Amino acid sequence: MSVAEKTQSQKAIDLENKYGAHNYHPLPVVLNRGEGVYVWDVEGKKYYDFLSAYSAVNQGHCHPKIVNAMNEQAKTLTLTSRAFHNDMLGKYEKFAAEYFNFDKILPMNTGAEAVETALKLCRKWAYEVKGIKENEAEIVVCENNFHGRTTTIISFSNDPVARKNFGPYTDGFIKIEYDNLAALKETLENNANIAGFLVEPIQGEAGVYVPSEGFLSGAKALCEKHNVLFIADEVQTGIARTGRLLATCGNCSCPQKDCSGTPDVKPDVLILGKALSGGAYPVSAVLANNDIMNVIQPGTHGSTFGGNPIAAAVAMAALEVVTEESLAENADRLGKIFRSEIDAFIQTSSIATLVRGRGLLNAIVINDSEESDTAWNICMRLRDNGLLAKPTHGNIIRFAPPLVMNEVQLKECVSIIIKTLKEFE
Ligand code: IF1
Repeated sequence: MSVAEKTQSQKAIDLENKYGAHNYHPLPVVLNRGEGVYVWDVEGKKYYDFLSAYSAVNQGHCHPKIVNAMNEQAKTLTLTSRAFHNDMLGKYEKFAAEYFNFDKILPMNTGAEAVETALKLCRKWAYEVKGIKENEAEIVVCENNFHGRTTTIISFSNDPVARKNFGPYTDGFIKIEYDNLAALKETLENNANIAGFLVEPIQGEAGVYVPSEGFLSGAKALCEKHNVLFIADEVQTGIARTGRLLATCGNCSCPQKDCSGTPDVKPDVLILGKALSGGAYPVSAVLANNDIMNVIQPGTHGSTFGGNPIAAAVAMAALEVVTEESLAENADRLGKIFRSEIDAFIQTSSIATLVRGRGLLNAIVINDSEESDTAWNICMRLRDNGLLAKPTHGNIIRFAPPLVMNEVQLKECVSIIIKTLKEFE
């Protein structure tokens, strides 16, 4: 590779450093093409994508059906705002509401916007339906949560880097330990003003923490008992990522009718984003039944781009791909192979201590401290070996490929991962 070629990446990185805010520390690779499970850098090197843009590209990069839907709509009508109707929104709302088995959907754009929308919906329901005194509603959240980066959301984060110097913070949140039903029970029994419980069915950023069997169903039962809304943030775990259409599932239209995994836990409020569009366009949503969603009246909430015609076309295509290509079953089957093969390696490894996850949302825990840069260094070597992944912490690497991966590709990736880990033994 000539020196001139090598500077292509550096030129792109230099432009970002000079003209862009330094709000990320990306792996030093500059991508310019994506197709299915693969991405290419500006030097033409091909990689397996094992991050999927933080589980937004579940349907694979540049899926033809999704790209075509976006292109066709973009040539016809891109945006009307909600000041007027258009021919796409109602069609999409019906499609999505039936797909996830809810009465209504409130369309937004980013995951954080959808989380904020769910928080507002929960508070408004608390005052106008449950009867909590105005401005006294509390929402229970979990330690080590990640729900986005708005001021309200980081107000209930315990990540010092995400919070520092962004105060004053928004009140009205109570933190409990994740996967601790007793803590939730105690909180609900001793606070009459609890409006909702916001939870990730699997804590992704925290390091792919899968809760104990019974946690989600137990939490839902406690919420029902205390007339508290169970709010599932499935921005990262949804859309077939964990081997079912939703990690909470909930009588959805998933073809996996048996759902041999966690029993159905239908949320009162469902938050979606990321792969709702297959990574082609910012699309997020909040779904709920009428007894909750009908507290939203004209003028109480909105967004210029929320539910725009391109988002509608893209999201319907993205959801059709999930069903047509049986992505939930594929994620379930390949995820079991991934964890089984990595677990076998771990039995005799001194560098990897644990693999955990559901479907194709997995993480490998590295035998070093959270403050170390070992996970980063392993990801740098994975990049050299043709696979892109990123640490969530100094000692945890998330592995989340597009759900369109086949068994041959998965096994090749497992070989690359094991070969790379052995370099650090
Ligand atoms: C970043 C993390 C992942 C999310 C859940 C809401 C949102 C996210 C469960 C907000 C977004 C993204 C954000 C991105 C990196 C990535 C991430 F590392 F930040 F935590 F995936 F784990 N709920 N997660 O995971 O959705 O507003 O971004 O569309 O901010 O660094 P968004």
